[in-house]
Amino acid sequence: MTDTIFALSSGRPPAAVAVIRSSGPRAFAACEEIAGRLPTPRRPTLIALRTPSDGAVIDRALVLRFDGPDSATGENVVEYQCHGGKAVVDAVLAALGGIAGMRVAEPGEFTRRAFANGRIDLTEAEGLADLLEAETESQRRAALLMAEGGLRRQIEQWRQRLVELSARAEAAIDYVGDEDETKADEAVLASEARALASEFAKWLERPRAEPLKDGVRVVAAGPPNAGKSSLVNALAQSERAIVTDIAGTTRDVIEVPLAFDGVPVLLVDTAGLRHGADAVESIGVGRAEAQLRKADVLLWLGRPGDAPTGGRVIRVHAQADRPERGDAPAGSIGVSAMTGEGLGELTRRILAEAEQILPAEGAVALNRRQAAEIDGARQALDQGGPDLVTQAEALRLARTAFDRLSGRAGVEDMLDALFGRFCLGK
Ligand SMILES: Nc1nc2c(ncn2[C@@H]2O[C@H](COP(=O)(O)OP(=O)(O)O)[C@@H](O)[C@H]2O)c(=O)[nH]1
Ligand SMILES: [Mg+2]
Repeated sequence: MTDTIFALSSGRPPAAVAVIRSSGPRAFAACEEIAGRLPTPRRPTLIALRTPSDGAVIDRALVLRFDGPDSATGENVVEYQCHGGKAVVDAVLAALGGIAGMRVAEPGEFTRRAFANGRIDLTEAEGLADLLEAETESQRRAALLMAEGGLRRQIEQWRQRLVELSARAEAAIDYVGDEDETKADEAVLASEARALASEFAKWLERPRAEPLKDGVRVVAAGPPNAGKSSLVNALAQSERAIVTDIAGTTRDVIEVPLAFDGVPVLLVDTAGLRHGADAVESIGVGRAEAQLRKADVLLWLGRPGDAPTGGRVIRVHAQADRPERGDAPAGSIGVSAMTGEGLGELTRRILAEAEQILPAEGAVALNRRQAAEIDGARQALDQGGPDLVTQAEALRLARTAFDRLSGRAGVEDMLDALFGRFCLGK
């Protein structure tokens, strides 16, 4: 029989109220032992909780009963809302732990049971994990959308179409008709599979979840002494990077998490790009080059003609206050870390680029795992095949990718990692 689990689901005591949850086959029996009775389902009831051994009152708690499968976990659930003092919480937990068949839940175990019992799919569990970690409004909105089935509904719709196409492919394989009919079936199926693949491709082009979670990666790069560290400090409004007139001062990558107008940005300072540096600085230059490739937005402080091509590059004419620097060339923003000139314009440009990278409000944003599965399905369908048998196989492969996407199959290895992100009691 499944264990019955329990845990403190609210914050660490002392607090005004503590929420203790229990879930599993013995949840109701345990409630009868410590509360003396079971409340009516879904009706909060004030009941005295007692130590089962001697009947001494521990606290008076609001007790809530949810009958499986219509509960958060899909099992029988009892929730105790008691006073949030440390001794109260400890005593209730000890009383529950003393009942046979009850044990303390592992972090994320309630949610894991919800997933195992089909109450939520894997994408909703991922959304929940993100929701608990969300720090900005935009992160919260995107996570809630995912947690409430924003992607699940789309996956179910796609999966249904795949199943339907598969069924038609199988039927056409079994049907012994003339060759023309088979050719016609092949052509229709192939074109519908391609249409589905291009729908997946459109989804894959949409802004992704990672820049929203980790911040849009804005990397300052260019030759030594261009003013990269000064610019990063000016944008961050704090002295995060060391600034000197000695070329090669910045040797490592410095990451500064910021929010511009509520938009999460990870500002990255790098070592100046040059050859012939000493061993340590060379490592820094290597890291800087790696950052160029990882950048969502690149602030290029070198000569405009030397700017890396491809990607989103903002050309910055730094140290614009110095007379010998002259005017900013066309297409570059003149900026001075010293006087603050141009910083407002630069920030606006960064925000405009970030907007292109971040998911729009209300749009479902795929994370790396989800995108990889959808891309797998897309490739399978795109490659299709010359005949009905290979088409049926491609459809089957696409369906397997969707089963991994929603967590129906083949994801055991990632479950521990995902549910480990949850706190105890969730
Ligand atoms: N006048 C002026 N000097 C600057 C400005 N930005 C940087 N500098 C100076 O240029 C030198 C190199 O700056 P730093 O930020 O370390 O450049 P990095 O090597 O690209 O990181 C330092 O002496 C800074 O004081 C600026 O906007 N105006
Ligand atoms: Mg520097």
